[in-house]
Amino acid sequence: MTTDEKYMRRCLDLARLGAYYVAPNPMVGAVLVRADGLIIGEGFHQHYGGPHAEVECLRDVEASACAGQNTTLYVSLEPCSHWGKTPPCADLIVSRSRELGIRRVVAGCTDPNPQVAGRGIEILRAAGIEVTAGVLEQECRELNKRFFCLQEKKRPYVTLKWAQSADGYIDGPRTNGEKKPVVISNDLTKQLVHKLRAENMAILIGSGTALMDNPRLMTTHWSGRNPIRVLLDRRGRVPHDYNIFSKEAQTIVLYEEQNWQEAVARLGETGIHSVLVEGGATLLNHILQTGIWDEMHVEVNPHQKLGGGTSAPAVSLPPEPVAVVGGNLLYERRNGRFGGLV
Ligand code: AOF
Ligand code: ZN
Repeated sequence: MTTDEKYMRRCLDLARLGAYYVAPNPMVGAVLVRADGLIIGEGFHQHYGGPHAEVECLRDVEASACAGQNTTLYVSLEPCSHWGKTPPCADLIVSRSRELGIRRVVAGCTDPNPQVAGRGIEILRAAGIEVTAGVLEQECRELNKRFFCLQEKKRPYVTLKWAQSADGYIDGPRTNGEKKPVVISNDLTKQLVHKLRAENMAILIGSGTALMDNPRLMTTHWSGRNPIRVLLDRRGRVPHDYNIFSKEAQTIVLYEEQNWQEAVARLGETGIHSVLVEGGATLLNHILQTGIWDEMHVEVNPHQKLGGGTSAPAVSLPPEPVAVVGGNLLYERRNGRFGGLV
């Protein structure tokens, strides 16, 4: 590990402290380091609309700590150059560079936001600050895969998720008019599902699932906010007293969009950077056919045989799960292959 990588790792650790609260902004961390290697300031973007990581970091520095010293500012994302909810960070760094001895800025990756896109680095260089970009670039982009997806593809990062029985059903036959789907998950995997909900800005289901299961789609077993609930309901079938319209979270209904391409484009325009699709089978199959998705999380209860009901999407699972949690097998697929996700 190089010295630059060491401090960038610290930025990444700090950035993660903003998880669940900064969306649709990226998670960003920053540290100011003296020539002798001492970190004299740290900060991270803590919540959407709040100060950026660099602002928090420079605020953290005591003037006496950098008197007469050369310092380097590490930040996991290129400092911004635009007036958003806060003033440009690149300008702030330049204006305080003399006082804080900032000779060099190391950025993990460039900001794909078209309002920034390299301009932050240009401002710093024009002011005579040396800039190194692309340290631990992959990790920095990975951390903000959802933010990058929206900025670069103009659509949210799509995660598909379902649980199935050993014989391949996501729900049993509801011959007795049961109101709730059969339980496949356990207490531990339920918690992981809620973590996934907290990591996504929106959670989406089709009207069939809303009518059949009447879910609330809240994040009760993990910290963070309730995601925005999105209902695909072309025929306007779901009554407004259903749980998906409860007061605890925002709900968006897509009535007009005819297919998944149109639905994701609309969510992108709304500024939603990530969506977790929780069913049902018809919708999941349609999305799989379009190929417009990024991640798949499948949970299998190896002891449960339902003998009929709603078939799970036909995806062939690898011999090895990524984890066994409470006896259930977890599979995760991304970038065209199964394996452990970060
Ligand atoms: C940084 N440092 O910590 C973050 C940055 O609406 P605003 O003012 O919060 O600006 C949001 C945009 O700023 C966001 O889309 C991304 O381009 C950048 N985020 N930039 O220099 C930070 N969170
Ligand atoms: Zn900024």
